Amino acid sequence: MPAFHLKTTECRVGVVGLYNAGKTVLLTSLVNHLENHDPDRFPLGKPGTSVRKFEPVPPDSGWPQFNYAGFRDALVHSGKWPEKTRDRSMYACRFERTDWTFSDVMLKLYDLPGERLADAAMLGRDFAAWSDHILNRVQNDTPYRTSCEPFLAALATSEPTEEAILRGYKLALANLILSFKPLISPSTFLLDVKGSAARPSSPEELATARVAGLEPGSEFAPLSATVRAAKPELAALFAARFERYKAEVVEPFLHALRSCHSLVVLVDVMMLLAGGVGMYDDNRQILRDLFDVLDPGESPLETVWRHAANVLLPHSLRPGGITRVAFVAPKLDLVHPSDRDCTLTLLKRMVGKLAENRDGLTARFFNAAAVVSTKLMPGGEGERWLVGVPYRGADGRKTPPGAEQRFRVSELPDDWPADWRPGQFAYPEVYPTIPTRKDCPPEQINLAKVLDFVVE
Ligand SMILES: Nc1nc2c(ncn2[C@@H]2O[C@H](COP(=O)(O)OP(=O)(O)OP(=O)(O)O)[C@@H](O)[C@H]2O)c(=O)[nH]1
Ligand SMILES: [Mg+2]
Repeated sequence: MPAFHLKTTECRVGVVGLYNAGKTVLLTSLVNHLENHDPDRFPLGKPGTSVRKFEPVPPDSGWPQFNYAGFRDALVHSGKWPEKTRDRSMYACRFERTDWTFSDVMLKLYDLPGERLADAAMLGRDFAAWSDHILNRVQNDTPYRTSCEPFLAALATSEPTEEAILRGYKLALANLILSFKPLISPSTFLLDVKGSAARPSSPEELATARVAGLEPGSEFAPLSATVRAAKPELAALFAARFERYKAEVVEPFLHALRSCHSLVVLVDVMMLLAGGVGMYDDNRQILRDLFDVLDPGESPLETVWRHAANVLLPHSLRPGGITRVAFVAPKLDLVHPSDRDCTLTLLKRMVGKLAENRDGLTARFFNAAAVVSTKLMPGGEGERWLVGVPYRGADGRKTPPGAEQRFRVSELPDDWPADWRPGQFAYPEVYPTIPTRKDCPPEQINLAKVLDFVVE
């Protein structure tokens, strides 16, 4: 039935999560399903709803384009997952849904490198407040204190110098990386502004090769109140570098996320189980810091204003403010089907309070797979066998795609253990399975439900 659309509803959706959580793959699959919509394979809204008149739109000014065509092409023709994200980007499109009578949709999706989330605590803090925030964490967290020993020693000397403090902090960050701790700030130590990522090597080599700031000569490290008082010139120098870093690296993406209406928060439950309790703790802390600065939710008065603005204002002026958050446990195909419900329980136990504690925020929990790339092995239930094309050989190194093989995955626990070490659980990565036909999007699980929830 042809529809007469009186208005456009603009939905800005930020997708966040640690590095390697599955953000870019999720966005690629989502756009592919919208572009080639099939109501049976991607059921949206009321039964039979279809997407019409899909058209990509250029990104907002100042935003690099999300490389959807390149990622989709790499998946289909080279059997490769999208490359690691090195810079923030945005994908915008416009479409109609047959279950929306009066409005079409302008959907804006934001992607960013997961490393950057660790810098969220810089927003709204000056250098002294950020230093206290980081040092407070170091004092109260034993694994952090252990990794940060070289840095704490440099701060404690009677005449701390810029070189000694920076070297100590960079050694500490290197130790944290090697202990699978993702809370690395400034995040350019892991992924610099040109997109070059830290490679595995010794703490000393990492500390020499990597930069804690915008570039060599603009590095900074947190300083204790005692050192700030004893060395005011050094504190002023680091504070100026910190402010520049915040303005160039942190504010652009956090302001964009703040202007979103919804967030998709990916929590890679299997990566956290495989990475050990330190990775779990850091992911929780990073999300807590992020929620503090984004401040999702709204007051009853803001709800009234938002509804009025949606009716009265043109879509480009629709006020921002995050009122919906979809927490998603991704890569569901890497878990044995008999354990898939556990991913939801684990997700809720880990991040449920983040949402509960916010007024005027609607949150929902999903488990999903953006590109289903495994199959069940008949008869393999008890032993948790899956079938797929392994991404790594027995030595842990990446191998070229070969034949399908069976492999075992760990049983998912009913709840997070009190403690666990890296490698105690294993969910091997696989090559993507995707139809070669260009207009046939990948098989997915629950992605349409996530989209339905965040687009309103
Ligand atoms: N089996 C399976 N693997 C997935 C799926 N989604 C992501 N992956 C795996 O997760 C890896 C990382 O996915 P990305 O989407 O690049 O992760 P990201 O969150 O964008 O990571 P950064 O760009 O580093 O922030 C991929 O290379 C795949 O190995 C999925 O739906 N199924
Ligand atoms: Mg990415």
